[in-house]
Amino acid sequence: MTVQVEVKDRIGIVRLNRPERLNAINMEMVHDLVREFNRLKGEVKAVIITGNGKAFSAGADVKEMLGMSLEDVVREGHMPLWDAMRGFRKPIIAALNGVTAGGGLELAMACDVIIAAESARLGQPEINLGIIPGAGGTQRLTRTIGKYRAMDLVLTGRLISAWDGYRMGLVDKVVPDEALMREALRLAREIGERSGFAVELGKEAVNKALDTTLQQGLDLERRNFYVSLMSEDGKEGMKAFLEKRKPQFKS
Ligand code: CO8
Repeated sequence: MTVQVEVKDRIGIVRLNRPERLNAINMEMVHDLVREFNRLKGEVKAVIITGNGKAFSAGADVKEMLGMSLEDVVREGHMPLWDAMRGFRKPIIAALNGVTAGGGLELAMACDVIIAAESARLGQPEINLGIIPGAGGTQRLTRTIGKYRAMDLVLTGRLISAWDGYRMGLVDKVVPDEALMREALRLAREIGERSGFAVELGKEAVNKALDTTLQQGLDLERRNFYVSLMSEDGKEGMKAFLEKRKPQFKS
């Protein structure tokens, strides 16, 4: 299996599992990930995605990609993965345990939170292969770190340290290597204690900010705020605050 999955206390842990290829993403892994995301959808409060071995992922499988025709890439490419992730309403935490490059960084950027081990290295090295990023490495990256830093990474292909990623706002937190999964689980559990419905609404609203005009984003935020305000969990959360007790969320 190119992906290993376990569920612990309603937290899904997805491990990319082609360590001998630095978890390069081939079509089999795309299909495995799509299947697992669909399966986890109704089961978990949050998902952590990380890599087995010394890499998170070194990107698309270059050997497989080179063998694909234009028609194969367009018809069967990696789109199902991005569609499955876009449709996944629960938060996904990327825990970067090592090299995170090309499609690997694009996979991380399709997640909702990125934390990194100190030894992780990040970048978009596609230019070294004579190609460019194809799944967010010019768009999500630019909206996250700004045009000039994105140009530097996309046009040189150099890999940066986890701390440089942190300084650029690409990484939320850098932790010692041995603490990575502990911190990812701590964060997933902390989110998991909140109202699942409110978490979904908050995730949708924040993601919208990268996707639309300010006014459309504000409109969606307001709609989701009204929905959260009228929800069972919203009422319970506010009541519990006033009664000085812990809320009992339903979702
Ligand atoms: N594809 C296939 N095999 C790979 C890949 C890859 N992306 N990366 C590493 N490997 C293989 C190596 O060929 C090597 O195999 P072997 O042992 O048979 O020689 C094995 O993994 C170990 O790799 P290295 O010996 O190179 O390990 P190092 O620690 O020396 O180097 C690097 C690590 C710097 C990350 C290096 O492996 C490297 O440069 N890899 C290629 C990185 C790259 O160019 N990535 C971009 C790929 S293109 C892409 O991602 C487009 C995305 C399009 C959107 C779709 C996304 C799903």
